[in-house]
Amino acid sequence: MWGKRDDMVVHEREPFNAEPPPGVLADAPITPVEAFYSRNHGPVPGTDRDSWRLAVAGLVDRPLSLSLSDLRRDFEPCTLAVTLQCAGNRRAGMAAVREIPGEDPWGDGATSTAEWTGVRLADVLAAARPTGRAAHVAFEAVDVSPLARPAQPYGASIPFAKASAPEVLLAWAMNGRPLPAAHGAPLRVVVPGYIGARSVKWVRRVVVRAEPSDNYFQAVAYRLLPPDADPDRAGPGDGLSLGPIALNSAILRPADGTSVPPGRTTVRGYALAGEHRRVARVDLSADGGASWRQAELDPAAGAYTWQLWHADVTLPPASDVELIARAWDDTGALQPESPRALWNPKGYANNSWPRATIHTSP
Ligand code: MTE
Ligand code: MO
Repeated sequence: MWGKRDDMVVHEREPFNAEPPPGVLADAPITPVEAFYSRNHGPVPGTDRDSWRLAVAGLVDRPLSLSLSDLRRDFEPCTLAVTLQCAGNRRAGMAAVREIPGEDPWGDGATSTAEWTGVRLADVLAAARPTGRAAHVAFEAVDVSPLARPAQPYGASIPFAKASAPEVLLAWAMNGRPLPAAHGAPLRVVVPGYIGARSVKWVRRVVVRAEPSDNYFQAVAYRLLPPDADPDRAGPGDGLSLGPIALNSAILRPADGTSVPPGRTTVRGYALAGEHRRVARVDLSADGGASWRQAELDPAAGAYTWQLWHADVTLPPASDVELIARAWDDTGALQPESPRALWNPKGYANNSWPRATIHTSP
């Protein structure tokens, strides 16, 4: 389905929501398209590359309407490796603390890395000459989610300062091939360092505004509500807006609940720092947190990607071993230990220490 591996963990078929099976993300720093997670709020729209136009409107002196060939011809192309991460990544760990009804229980795989090719949003915005009141940039798509109240196409926004940064792309290719339908063909936004929800797929309008987007997925959903709030009654502006992502990590191999022979085992995972930060260190414990060693950070594919890491551990025979990882960023900040303090009604932003219980044979 949608060009994905047969063994994807499919949370929903319609709309299509799927993550790669546990462990697969450890195989390569750039995720093959067939393993890349897919997160959709509505049906994947049919679009036509040749007739597609991108409008640039709002607080600009020179509104634009650009075809894909205009974008290629008028702006400098740019390829960047970027990790996308859904705000619901690792929700399953948060749902273990307290139920999260109505939201998919994503594991560690609602994140993936690709090489995106397109043009810099900053260059396109500059060509439209934003006015002095420009403070936010909204993106409007064409897919209509049954969840949005009132009915409206998907949308989001980011601050104008972020939209003007060189790493934010309007992308038409992923890993060197035209964008697949499920990933936003023919054109999507890629916002490194921000929750995946801001990387709007099938984008057809870029609107410069004085205020954030009032789209349902910006104003109501993707907000961090206090634990006692009823998410079904949340209105525009309730809770905290989610933008830049938090320092996070996962243990990918061996996967939680699996068995390995005793002796030396290589543990692998990923770590991803937030906006403008880098992963500085990853620690691993193979005894439930009693002792820690440092993992090796593999070379990153770029400044806007996760870092895969690995550490060799020696495991005793016939035991249940609790592996725990914890990542530090270059400001000295550490991931929070427990999902308990992070619990929120929509289950966003679980960045607590990942844990995996591994059985060893006799
Ligand atoms: N853009 C549109 N138009 N519609 C959507 O449902 N989902 C968002 C974002 N962009 C979405 C969208 C969310 S929540 C995430 S995490 C990313 O797309 C997922 O990107 P992917 O499906 O390419 O992995
Ligand atoms: Mo997401």
